[in-house]
Amino acid sequence: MEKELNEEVLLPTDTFASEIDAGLSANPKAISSRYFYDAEGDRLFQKIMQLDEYYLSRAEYAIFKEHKELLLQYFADQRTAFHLMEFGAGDGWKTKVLLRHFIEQHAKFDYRPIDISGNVLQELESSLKTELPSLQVQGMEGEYFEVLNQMQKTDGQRKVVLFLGSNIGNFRQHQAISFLSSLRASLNQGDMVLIGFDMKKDPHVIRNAYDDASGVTRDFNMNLLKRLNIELGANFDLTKFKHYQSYDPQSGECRSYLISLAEQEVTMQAIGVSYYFKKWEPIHVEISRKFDFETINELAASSGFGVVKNLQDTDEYFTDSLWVA
Ligand code: AVJ
Repeated sequence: MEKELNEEVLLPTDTFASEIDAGLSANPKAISSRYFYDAEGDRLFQKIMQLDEYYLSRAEYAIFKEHKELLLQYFADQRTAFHLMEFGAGDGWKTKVLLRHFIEQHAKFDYRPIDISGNVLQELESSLKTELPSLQVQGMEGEYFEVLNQMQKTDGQRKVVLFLGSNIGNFRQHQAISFLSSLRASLNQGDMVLIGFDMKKDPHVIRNAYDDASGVTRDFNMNLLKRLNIELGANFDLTKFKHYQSYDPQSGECRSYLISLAEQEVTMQAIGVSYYFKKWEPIHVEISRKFDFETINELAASSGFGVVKNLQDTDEYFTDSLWVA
């Protein structure tokens, strides 16, 4: 189990080149979606969250506005002090709804945002300093699993872990179960997690969220190739690839591909290797799974959590599922 995790999810940053190499040498070709987030990728994802088509962030924001009181009741059960940890904190737009309310209610907690982008983390910390000066913040830069290992070392105080925005959708079911089981193992009984799930819905609504009219998502995906050009000395010709999005309403798998428009060879100077692309050959770059309650319940049960409460927006587009360890 542990070994599988290491192979599939936990990779130190210095293996960037070798992981890209493995992905482009494989058949079918694939690159992990966590490599989207360089400074430009962070900027483009912020723009995605503003798009009319990208309903996810707004739906979760609405859930927090509506249910912040209830969430605090669960998190600070009998006014217990807690550590509020967040995986993939990003810019904190949605989380600040909760943080502001918790501070107003004089809840006893500190905030520990975790993100793979040091960039984003710094911006979050400095914005919190001005917007919520009394909040205790301790950011951690790293991959989920590095941080999980460190988490065990914290004091015995209650932990509440946020994993929002349907980031869980980037994992396949078995990877999600591995991740959540490791998370469970690093928690004590009674600790809680709140996980954001994007739900199955009209397939057109989902596809449009990942193929917006203004092309921001296309730029976001194509930026991955730009990043390889800059950081690994690759010579991807961006006019010879296009973004393609698919959605399978049965499995709930929404997938992003970069498609080679020509037969071509691309060289990566950092490792001195060339990759051959057939015309129309895809590179799979992201999976953003969509969920139903059955799948959510199965995830919780298989990773050792109990479902406490499911919170939804009025459109029922999104679910924040509260679990107890
Ligand atoms: C940040 C992983 C939740 O999958 O919806 C948005 C990333 N990719 N548009 C998602 C993303 C294309 C997003 N997550």
